[in-house]
Amino acid sequence: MPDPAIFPWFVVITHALTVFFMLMLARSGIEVLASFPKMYWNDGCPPGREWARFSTKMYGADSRRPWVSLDEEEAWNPVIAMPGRKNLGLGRHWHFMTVHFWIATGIVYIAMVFTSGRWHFLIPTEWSVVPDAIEAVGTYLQFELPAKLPGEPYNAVQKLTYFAVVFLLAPLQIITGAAMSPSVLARFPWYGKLFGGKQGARSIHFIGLCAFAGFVVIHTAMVIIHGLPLGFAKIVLGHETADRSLAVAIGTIALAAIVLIHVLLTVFARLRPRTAQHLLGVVVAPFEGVLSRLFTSRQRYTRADISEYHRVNGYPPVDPEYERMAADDFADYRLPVGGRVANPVSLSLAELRELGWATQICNHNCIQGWNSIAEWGGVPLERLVDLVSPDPDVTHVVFYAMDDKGLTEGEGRYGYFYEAVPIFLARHTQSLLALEMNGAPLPIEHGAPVRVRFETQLGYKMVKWIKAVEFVDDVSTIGLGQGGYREDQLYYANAAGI
Ligand SMILES: Nc1nc2c(c(=O)[nH]1)N[C@H]1C(S)=C(S)[C@@H](COP(=O)(O)O)O[C@H]1N2
Ligand SMILES: [Mo]
Repeated sequence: MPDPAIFPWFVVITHALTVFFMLMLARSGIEVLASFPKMYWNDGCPPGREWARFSTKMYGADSRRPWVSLDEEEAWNPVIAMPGRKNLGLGRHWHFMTVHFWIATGIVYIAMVFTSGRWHFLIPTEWSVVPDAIEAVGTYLQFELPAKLPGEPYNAVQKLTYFAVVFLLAPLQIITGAAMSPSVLARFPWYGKLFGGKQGARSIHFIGLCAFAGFVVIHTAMVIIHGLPLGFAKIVLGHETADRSLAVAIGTIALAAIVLIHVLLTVFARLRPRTAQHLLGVVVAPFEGVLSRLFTSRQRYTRADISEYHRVNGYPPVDPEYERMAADDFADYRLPVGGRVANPVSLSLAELRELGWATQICNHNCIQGWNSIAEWGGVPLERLVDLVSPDPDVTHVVFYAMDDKGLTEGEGRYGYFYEAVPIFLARHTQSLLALEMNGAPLPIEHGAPVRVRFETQLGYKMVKWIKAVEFVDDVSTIGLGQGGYREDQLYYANAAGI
């Protein structure tokens, strides 16, 4: 058994890093929550059936006024959200970058806990710890301090709590986090079902955040009750008998530094969003890219799984040419497919159908957090790729849309919607040019006459109202050069697998 009076250096360092990372995970997680501040237990997220709603805006499935899911986003203050005020793209970047370091810190900590023998202090090996913990709570309620377990640094309720936080709560956050990734859900549909679907995972993940917050509040209060200088001596200088005023000074400076770094990073992300998107992308993009490349969709939902309501994102095109085509059931619509290909084509809807037909019942994951299951019918994208025969140097397929965001959205946005995806995605199973939804021609709001489906990706890659398809070897000259409209204007990541 290690000396209970000593807090080894690895505890001191990983504890400090964890304070910084957890604060970042919480703030960036709150940013993500702001973009869809509603909690559901059921996939499909039927409007009005949320179990929690952190928003005064109400939208009904049968609302007379058209609305899209981006209208549900809230602008929360940068003090609580990282980086705050409708910055979902960057919030996710911070969250996913931090989670790498948080997990790495956790792995080092746990490895050291086991090799140092300190696991004896954390992992209960006798059931008696439970009644002892209840008794300790009773002692606290009498405003007295319970005795430590013999030969150990903590009392029974402390030991149980630390055990639960390290070995239950932290892993729960990791496994429910993974259960929200569209690539993971598409490749292993059973995994999402473990949590009652994506919304179950999202709800548990949120409750996990609340549990962490509750732990931090009580833990801090307990440190104060037990004596702040003593607590600082242990967690800053590593020993009960260390110089307490020195420990308090260093600990206070460390806490102030953590707050200051948060402030600076927030200001940086708000003033230089493009730089933040690129720098964070260095860590996040390779990881997302590997997931997107390796995981292909194996979804086989049944008709009974189809959601009763499917949210819309993006207002339909408003130009007269689109409205004229729609009035005519898109009889003279043609889809030009070109760029760096041997055989450019321009296809009518009938000609598209002749290339081949597939249907699939799949789960749609919007980056904001909602999901919906629907049946899509259309042409496997691979057939189109084979038909046009792209040059060997092609890296991306670009889908251009007919909605001009300056007209449909305003809010300072401009230009036609478009998204580029890596060419390998076009050949994945269940990559589809969809002409039908739930057995009927695509409704206007879901992308008529043609939209694309990449079932391992987030919704923003699945361009609706497609005007043209282009095979390219470089996306930097298209739009603002970030690989898609939402990457250009909302700083979303370029890979959309998580
Ligand atoms: N042309 C176009 N396609 C688009 C969008 C858009 O705004 N314009 N929004 C994207 C986003 S963010 C999502 S989540 C899905 C929503 O698809 P749905 O409206 O069929 O649910 O469409 C994607 N395709
Ligand atoms: Mo979305």
